[in-house]
Amino acid sequence: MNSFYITTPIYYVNDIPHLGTAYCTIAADVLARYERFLGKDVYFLTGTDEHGEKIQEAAEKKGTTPQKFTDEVSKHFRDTWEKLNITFDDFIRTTEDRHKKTVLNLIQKSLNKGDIYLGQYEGWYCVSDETFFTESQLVNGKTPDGKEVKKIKEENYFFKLSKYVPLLKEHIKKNPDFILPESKRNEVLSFLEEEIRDLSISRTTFNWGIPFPKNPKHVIYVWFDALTNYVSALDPLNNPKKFEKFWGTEKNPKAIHLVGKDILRFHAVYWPCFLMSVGLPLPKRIFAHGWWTIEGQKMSKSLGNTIEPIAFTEQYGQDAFRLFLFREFSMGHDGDFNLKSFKERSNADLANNLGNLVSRTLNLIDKNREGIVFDKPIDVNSDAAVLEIYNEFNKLCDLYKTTDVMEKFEFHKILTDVFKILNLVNKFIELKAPWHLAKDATKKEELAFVLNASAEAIRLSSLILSPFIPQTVNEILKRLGQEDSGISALKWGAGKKSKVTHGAPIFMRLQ
Ligand code: ME8
Repeated sequence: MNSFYITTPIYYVNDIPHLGTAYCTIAADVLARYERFLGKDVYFLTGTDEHGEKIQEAAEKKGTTPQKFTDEVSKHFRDTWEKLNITFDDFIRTTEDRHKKTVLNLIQKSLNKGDIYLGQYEGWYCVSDETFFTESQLVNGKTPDGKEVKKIKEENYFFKLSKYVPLLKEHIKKNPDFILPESKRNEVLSFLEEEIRDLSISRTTFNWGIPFPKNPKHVIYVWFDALTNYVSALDPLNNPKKFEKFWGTEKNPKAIHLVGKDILRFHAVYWPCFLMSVGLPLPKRIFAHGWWTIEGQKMSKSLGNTIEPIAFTEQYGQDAFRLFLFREFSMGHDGDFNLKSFKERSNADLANNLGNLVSRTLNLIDKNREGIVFDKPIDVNSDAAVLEIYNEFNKLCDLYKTTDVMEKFEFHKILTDVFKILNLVNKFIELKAPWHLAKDATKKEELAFVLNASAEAIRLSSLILSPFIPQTVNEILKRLGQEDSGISALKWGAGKKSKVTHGAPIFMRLQ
């Protein structure tokens, strides 16, 4: 079955969309668009995480009810992603019925298996991280990040995490690409070498959550509630076919969870163990991305230095923003977002390299060839520069089609290669100076060759770039008179004879 499932974390509604959440959502969008380009049936899920003490507190502070509060902020997330042209197929909210039913169903399965028991919890709890800390993990009475903790002693339900740790270790060792990047996989493996305690999975200190089966004094602890969204969105209770299609099977798992590095442990340890307990296959991959700083500083609400994605893209354009996110830093590493590099990148890649090539090529075709392009086969062996460009494209198209690079989020590798080839094409144009060839009636054939080769390079780079800068690529393909025909068009020589149009520069230089 040619299906593909990609998820983002579900975002807490006590914050609004910012650079970090936009980054993760856009990365998932790039992959979803890429898989659709390959012809797969894609399910791209995002959503909001709406239960828990800190949401309850945030609503109280605003003088409203948690439900009204979450309705409002969740809508704001959804609207933001729609405005950013994120092509999600589903948006799940943990306050929806379909989700609550699935959570209860899975908890019941785990209870039936004997993996959940009632015990006493005593420890330090940080509301803003929704995480427990042991005495020895605290630094000067606070979390290692300096956040407040409070002592909690209460009756909790516990999940027998320790029971599944040996199985999980074996799975991680057998499947080297289960957790990526490799450095993060190693971190998880060394965490699993430590003594793993059973997990507290319920609370009695607040009530904004899903009541525990047969004991409504307890609500289900947020992480078990939240993680289950990846399953509940596929509606396993009512639509097992849909579930199997996108979740996959043990032999052929489908789900790729993209998460920030701070929440890797929940996804790479707790979630798989819970899935094993309820008898569901594990996801195919969990990829942890790095964190952004802004102008060298940690992004924070109190510093007021977060980037608001709608305002930013209205000023600078969605595609320039999307490209920058993946062009300079590989996704497993942290990156710094600064306006100077952003502008330099946009000018170099989009205005000068790609934009200039498109303008020159289409103008010349329009003026000197009655707008006709791809009317003759391009004999790549007749010119060393074109042969090099052709060979580079062949390598890159093969790499791109394998899915290995894109599904491991090595986006910057692909982007580096595309812009390297576009540089070669610009050099080739400089060297051939088609504007001189156009003045010489005996050079018509050579002019056709140069412009067709350049147009072919633009067409192929556009197809490869289409998940990253979709609006720009649409415009280029339209001007080239090519419809977006998917993966079959991704080979040298597949451009269809057509008439080009040219218009305003596709990218203006940023000052
Ligand atoms: O963690 N750079 O929700 P959240 C990059 N509800 N990414 C960043 C970032 C930065 N500066 N700051 C935050 C939750 N992020 C849970 C998830 S999933 C079942 C439940 C990322 O709203 C961060 O790594 O706090 C995380 O992936 C997401 O934004 C924030 O999620």
